Amino acid sequence: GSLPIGEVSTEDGFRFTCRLEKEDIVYGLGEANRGLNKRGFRYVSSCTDDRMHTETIQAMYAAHNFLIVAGRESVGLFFDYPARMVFDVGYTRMDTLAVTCQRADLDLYVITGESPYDIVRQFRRLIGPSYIPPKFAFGFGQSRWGYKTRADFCGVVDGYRKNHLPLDMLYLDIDYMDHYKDFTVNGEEFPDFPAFVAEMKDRGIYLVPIIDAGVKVEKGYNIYDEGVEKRYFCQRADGSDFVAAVWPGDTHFPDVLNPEARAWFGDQYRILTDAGIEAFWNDMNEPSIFYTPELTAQTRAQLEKAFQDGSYTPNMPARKKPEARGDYELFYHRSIAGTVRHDQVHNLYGFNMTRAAGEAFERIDPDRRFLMFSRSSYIGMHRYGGIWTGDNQSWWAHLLLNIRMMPSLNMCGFLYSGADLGGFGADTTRELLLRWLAFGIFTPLMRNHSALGTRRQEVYRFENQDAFRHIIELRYGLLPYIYSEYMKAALSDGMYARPLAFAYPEDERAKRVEDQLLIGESIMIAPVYEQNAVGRYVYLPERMKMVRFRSLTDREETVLEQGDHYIGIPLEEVALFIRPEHILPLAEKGGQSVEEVDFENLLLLDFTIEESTYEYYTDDGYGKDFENPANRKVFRKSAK
Ligand code: MIG
Repeated sequence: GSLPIGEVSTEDGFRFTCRLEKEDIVYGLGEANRGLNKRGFRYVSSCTDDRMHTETIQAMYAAHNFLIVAGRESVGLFFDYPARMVFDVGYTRMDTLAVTCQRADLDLYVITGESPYDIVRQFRRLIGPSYIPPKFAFGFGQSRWGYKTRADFCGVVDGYRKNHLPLDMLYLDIDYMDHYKDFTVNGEEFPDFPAFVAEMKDRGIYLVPIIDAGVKVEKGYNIYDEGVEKRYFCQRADGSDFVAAVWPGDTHFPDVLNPEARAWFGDQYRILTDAGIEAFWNDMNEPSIFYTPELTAQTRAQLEKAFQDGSYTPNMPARKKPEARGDYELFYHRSIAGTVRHDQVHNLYGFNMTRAAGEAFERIDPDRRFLMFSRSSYIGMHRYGGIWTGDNQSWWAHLLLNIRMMPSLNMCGFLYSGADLGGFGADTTRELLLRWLAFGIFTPLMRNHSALGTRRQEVYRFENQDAFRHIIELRYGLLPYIYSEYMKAALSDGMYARPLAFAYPEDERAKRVEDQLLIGESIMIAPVYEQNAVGRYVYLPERMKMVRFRSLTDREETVLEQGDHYIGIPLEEVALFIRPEHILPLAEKGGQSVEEVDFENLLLLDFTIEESTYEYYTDDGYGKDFENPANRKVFRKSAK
């Protein structure tokens, strides 16, 4: 039938089409490849563990089926459909948006509004409020796949503390566990884990352990035994527990779509919270599958045949992704809607794993905030946690992708988000890391993470520590503002990182800018994302005051007119732009951890022509008394 926008057909599966006018911009899709304007490519919602984010990939770890067609009028579209969905955004025909999926069994929400930002707010009201992490989660975190021994972890903290580089979080990747068993720790390295957690906390460091989706198949491992006994794992059609090989070898997947199993899995987090842990990241929850026993048998047969008849190619099934191999058709959930085959609800798995944790935290301590973020997600998961954008590479292109993705994630409610700064795969460089950090200081989740086997990229490994110190200290100086803006966005269904177009809807130039962002209400940023650049062109939609930071205290202010400017931004500096009649509060003393930052005595940078005001939000950072009027006050600056 006909909608305010487009056509729906249910003849052969589901198909929505609408015409795209030449000037229309298509926003949305959250965690997706390519530009901020999604036009000109094809994107697939099918949560996938693909660690090579080249420009051609269509499916990433998340499924965020919300888009906005913005033109003379703007319309928002949310396709609430839990399985594979294809968004052809002017790919087959440049003037057509086509959204298709296999079963015409979904809810389509059509949201009209006066502007794209108005539509975002309405959508966000519909899907519920965004997750709010504890304050320490706005500090800087160091991570690396490969830290294993107690000495590895202590060495990293020493590296930071000795060099006076601020740090709040240290991530535990899979090697902290006993044989990759969820909710266990390697007892040889950590004979007294709670003592280790406490010792780190004394040094101002929160440990953030990883939790993987698959539970190791091993008799005597209580979580395995209990899950099998209570039938809490996903099962095959014949009722046997489904086996998927992941890091621990054979695993079972907790059936997080079954409320009882979800509560049970969530309760396991208590093992670590009892040890003093307050922060987690959930991984491999697409769910990622290396192989299944079924498919290896089939694969072997296919390979043998291919060798015999000479049709072998390196693209044989063994190398394909779980979706292509059919793994997701092999197991079932017992959801509230009855028994359902995994492939039909595939995109809800990571969401419900993180929801399991979020719901458990409410039981563990309803008055406290926990840090939680996930790799896989679906719209709605933003109520329980944030996300990181998975395995990027140490490529300049991925710094730009990070910049462009931030506002799209915000549109979908994922405010607490960020990418692996410096790049996960491949070898980083000092220059790339510095430039990436200079952008990363503005992302709520600020984490340096890298893969096993790549060049070490803790910041103290590179020459001239001062440069890194200045950038990270600037983050800590900006924390009162970053936290205030985050909280205001979360509490009002707003966006923390916005495209310029959302603030300057009448400005045709601003609408096309994809490499500058508004961070909160007061500032615009224009990160450098090219090797050997000594500056860049910046478009100013209005007169602004540029503040160039050589360090938190060594600043230079210049008022710039509306229009295009070439701005010199040397490698070790950060520039930002204060909007007219706006204030940027700064904690000028910074701190080595969030705890040390003074959120009360602030220096107010401003660009006042007549009068600037700023509504400052602050709270204790750990409780949930968000609506307390004492959390808000107004700063005012007048030219007179
Ligand atoms: O198959 O735990 O995206 O951040 O370091 C790789 C090891 C599994 C993927 C995550 C990455 C993490 C890595 N994990």
